[in-house]
Amino acid sequence: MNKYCFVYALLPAAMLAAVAASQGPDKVELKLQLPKPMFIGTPTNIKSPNLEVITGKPRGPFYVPVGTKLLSLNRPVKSSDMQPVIGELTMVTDGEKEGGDGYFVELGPSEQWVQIDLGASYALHAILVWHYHSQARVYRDVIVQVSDDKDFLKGVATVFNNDHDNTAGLGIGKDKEYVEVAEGRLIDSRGARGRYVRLYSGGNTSNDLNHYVEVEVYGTPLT
Ligand SMILES: [Ca+2]
Ligand SMILES: [Ca+2]
Repeated sequence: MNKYCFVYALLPAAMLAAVAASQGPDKVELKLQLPKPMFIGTPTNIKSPNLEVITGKPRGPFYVPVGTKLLSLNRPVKSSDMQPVIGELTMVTDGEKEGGDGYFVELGPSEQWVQIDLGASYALHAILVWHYHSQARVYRDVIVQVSDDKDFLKGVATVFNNDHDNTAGLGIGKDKEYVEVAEGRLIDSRGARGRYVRLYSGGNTSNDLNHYVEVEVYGTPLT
């Protein structure tokens, strides 16, 4: 059982109900600045065994605790591939989210990760990920973890995992694969605590490489 599950197992039922509520008096809608779409329509030609049902509808509002702020802008990024094929690791947190050439970093093949150092530990309420959105594609084995350990050896909370067959060896994930779009993927990190956010992927439906346009991490200071 990871730390994340452990914390929730300890919460009384009344608090769990509060956590489950999408909004409440202490919550506000998370305001996002989204890039413009690079393609229109719903892709139907992508085949993948763990793909979610594609609705083509925009994401609804997402509610976070009052005081939630963007923590990741211009924060340092490291990676399993410190010499990207295209682009720079700084592009992951530079605030630029356009989909075209010149806006993404390209990492090597197979499973790779990027890791953002938030500079201090926070309660994290939302993590937004844009791998690549100028073409409809699905990234494989997407796993997102939070920890206070920069090496992710202890105290690791997994907040997203769509590796349904454990390719990455980090455990079987229950989340679904999804098609990359301009609004990015919003991961509900449910208050998971940590200074570091690590994001894994293992290639995509167009090629074996790994890309990031931007990652945004939103949270509140620990009290
Ligand atoms: Ca960027
Ligand atoms: Ca897999």
